[in-house]
Amino acid sequence: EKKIGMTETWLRKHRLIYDAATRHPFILSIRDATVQSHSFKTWLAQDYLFVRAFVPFVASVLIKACKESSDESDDVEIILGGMASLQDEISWFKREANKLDISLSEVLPQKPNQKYCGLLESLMSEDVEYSVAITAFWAIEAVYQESFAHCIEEGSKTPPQLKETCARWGNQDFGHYCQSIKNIVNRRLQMASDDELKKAELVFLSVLQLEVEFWNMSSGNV
Ligand code: HMH
Repeated sequence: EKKIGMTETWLRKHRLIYDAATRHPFILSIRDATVQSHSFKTWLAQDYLFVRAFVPFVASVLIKACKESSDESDDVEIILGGMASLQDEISWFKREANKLDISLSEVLPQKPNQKYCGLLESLMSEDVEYSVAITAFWAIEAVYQESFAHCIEEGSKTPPQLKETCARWGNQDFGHYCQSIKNIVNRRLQMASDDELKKAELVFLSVLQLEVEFWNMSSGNV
């Protein structure tokens, strides 16, 4: 018998905002090849800054996992694997930026990006429970996975030069990785207090809201 996880319950309960985050007009414009080049460049430059801020956040989740994980769980390895791929991801952002003539050192974070990085920073505190931080981590990765997978599935018209970008987060391996994090979240939430559950749900909703605002920034409708 497989008990249904809290993440499934939340995905059902908060379907509208989840769909807003994973089927955003910016993503749909990539999928139907109407995306404007300045929108894509804005996304790329802002996301580079986001990923740089994401590194210490993931490190903080890793530390919480090390302190809390039991021997039989592989939380630490899964999160460590995610951290390791961020190095390649940062190099990839630099290469892409170069191709598109974007000078990353001159890019400043826009308001929605600052807000999102502010949330990451607040979650790095030692006072934030592992269950809450790993929930945020899962939501952050899952939104990108679902969004970009939609751009490379059958019937999508994503321009060839954007396929590599979409495949970074839309590929199967990244999908499995997100599934592993989701399993960790469900396991941790099963043993969480009501107070932790409430906090985790709120953080899940905050991430979805901030993802929508992040995409809005890329489309230029801030
Ligand atoms: C805004 N959300 C944002 N950027 C990302 N790179 C991810 C999620 C996935 O890591």
